[in-house]
Amino acid sequence: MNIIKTTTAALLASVALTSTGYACEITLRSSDTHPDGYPTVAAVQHMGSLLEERSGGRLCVEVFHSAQLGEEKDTIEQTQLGVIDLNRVSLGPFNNIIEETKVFSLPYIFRGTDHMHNVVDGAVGDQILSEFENHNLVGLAYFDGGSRSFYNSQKPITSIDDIKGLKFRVMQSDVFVDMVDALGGNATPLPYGEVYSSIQTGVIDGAENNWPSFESSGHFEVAGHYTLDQHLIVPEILVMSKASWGKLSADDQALVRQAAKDSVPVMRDLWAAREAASEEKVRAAGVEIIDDIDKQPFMDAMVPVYEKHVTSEKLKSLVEAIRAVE
Ligand code: GTR
Repeated sequence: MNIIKTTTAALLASVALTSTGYACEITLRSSDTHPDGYPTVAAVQHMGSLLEERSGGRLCVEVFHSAQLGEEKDTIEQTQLGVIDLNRVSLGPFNNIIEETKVFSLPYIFRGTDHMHNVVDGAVGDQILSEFENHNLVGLAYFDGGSRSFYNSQKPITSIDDIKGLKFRVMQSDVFVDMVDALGGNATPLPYGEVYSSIQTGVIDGAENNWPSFESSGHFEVAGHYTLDQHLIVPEILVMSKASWGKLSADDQALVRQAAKDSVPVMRDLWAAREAASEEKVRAAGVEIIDDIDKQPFMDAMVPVYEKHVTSEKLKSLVEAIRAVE
């Protein structure tokens, strides 16, 4: 009796009905740190509906948003191990794992969003995607992450000198620690989920991020000065666990790859809309926005960061290739 009960419960748990009314044969669990409704979450959900439709309801994606599966660094490890199937993360936390990803995390490497799109959509983008294969992952698609700028609770940053002595949280990557050090600040690598309370309690003075994250995380409530120095444009990435990938047929792998690719233009539209909406919300909340900062001293200060991190011939030629893209 007990055995029958357990088996029935297990069966019920494994049969999830899709929006088309079919039972999913395979449900890929996907992680995201952002809340429901955020462009990255919506893009992976969109990819899921394409996959469901194209596989006749056999292949599904379930997005666990709001860091339900953990902070990015931990979910990356779990994806490498095959515990999580899909993961949408910034490229930043990959820097210490996959050296080549550093080139997309270098301050001011991209001249703007169009340049970044042209790079990730081209040969350099493909080359970096293929590097994930050596690390138990499959790189599927790049998403937008806007440009990142500094915010803090203490004072308006109107020139590079104002950064001196301020404590900033950065993503867990040595490139970002050295970036803040080079600007005269103090860097503290912390998981995203710890930033709000760390600013609130004064453990750190601020952090750096794009408009949508600054807004959706609520950081603007505790850090009232935002300076648009736009030091980083870090693309985001959707990766799949190589272990989960290996369980799919070649045809299903092709479906996954294509659905991920097709979610990119949708994501870019969602991103542009959300950037504008977040900016409006933050400005309306009364946050002081410094948008006429001279970026040249920030750029000049980055020379030692490039010298320290772009040492191998491989990275040097990647940087050159990025710069050569229109
Ligand atoms: C966001 C990004 C997240 C995460 C976060 C952070 O802009 O979308 O994936 O990396 O920044 O600062 O940790």
